[in-house]
Amino acid sequence: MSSKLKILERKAVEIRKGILDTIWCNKKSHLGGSMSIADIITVLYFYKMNINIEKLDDPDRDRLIISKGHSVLTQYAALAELGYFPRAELKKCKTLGSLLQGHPELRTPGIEANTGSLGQGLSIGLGMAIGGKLDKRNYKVYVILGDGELGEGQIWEAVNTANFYKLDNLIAIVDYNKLQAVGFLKKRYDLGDIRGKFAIFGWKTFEINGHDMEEIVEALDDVDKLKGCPSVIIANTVKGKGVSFAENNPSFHNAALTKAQLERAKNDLINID
Ligand SMILES: Cc1ncc(C[n+]2csc(CCOP(=O)(O)OP(=O)(O)O)c2C)c(N)n1
Repeated sequence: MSSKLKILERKAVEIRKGILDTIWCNKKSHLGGSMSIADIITVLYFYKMNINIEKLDDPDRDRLIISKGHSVLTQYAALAELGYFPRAELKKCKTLGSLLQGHPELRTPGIEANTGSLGQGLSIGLGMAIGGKLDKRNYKVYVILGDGELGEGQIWEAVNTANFYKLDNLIAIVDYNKLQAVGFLKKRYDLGDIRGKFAIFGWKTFEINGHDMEEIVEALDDVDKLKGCPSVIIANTVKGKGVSFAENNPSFHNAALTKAQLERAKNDLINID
């Protein structure tokens, strides 16, 4: 494995540790869906995205929207690692007056959209992508969607509109962990062929292992070469990835971890190191 990929893998472990820093014992937290996007967010922030920490409102910066806003803990961990705010803020997450709350808010440095009500992030990203075209700027807009979230009708309006406007600066990434809040998609609401659905709407589609750094890097690089249509990356992931007892376990969508579980989770990550 190249040193670039090894560095990204190490960074992803740090991001997962950062997620655990935001979690209080015996207080509900969205552990599962945050862990499943840790590798994707790592590659976006530490390899792919053009960001400018010295000028947060740089009009040319790439934008990242976590449309499945309950998984913002991963973005907080990455933003802290990059220096958008002190790492100590992570430990104050979800406390009264804290900069970091349970869902993304614009007042947090580095956050580009208020999300949390599922289904809206792609429409917000669509607006930003149209704005980029009108202003003749080269920035990209990345939107992370949940597979359960894809049941929201508004998403498909945005999918259709992005094709109409040929928005090659809009990239959706579906966190395809096959779980939603209370169980497996197959049993709760099966969307069937997600990739095929995007393709029929005119999107260029990719499917990858969302925990394989090389595949994530390659897909994001391939997207850059495309002109004239939006792209979607279907990332096959494991909800809870990295925390043994939470992996693929619907109980850890939004669970209150005991002290022992939190310790075990931290230990799992030390062992990855
Ligand atoms: C409009 C709306 N309805 C319901 C919810 C409650 N909710 C929060 S997370 C979630 C499940 C989302 O599933 P998925 O998109 O697959 O996320 P993941 O499993 O990756 O965490 C639901 C229904 C919400 N946040 N917004």
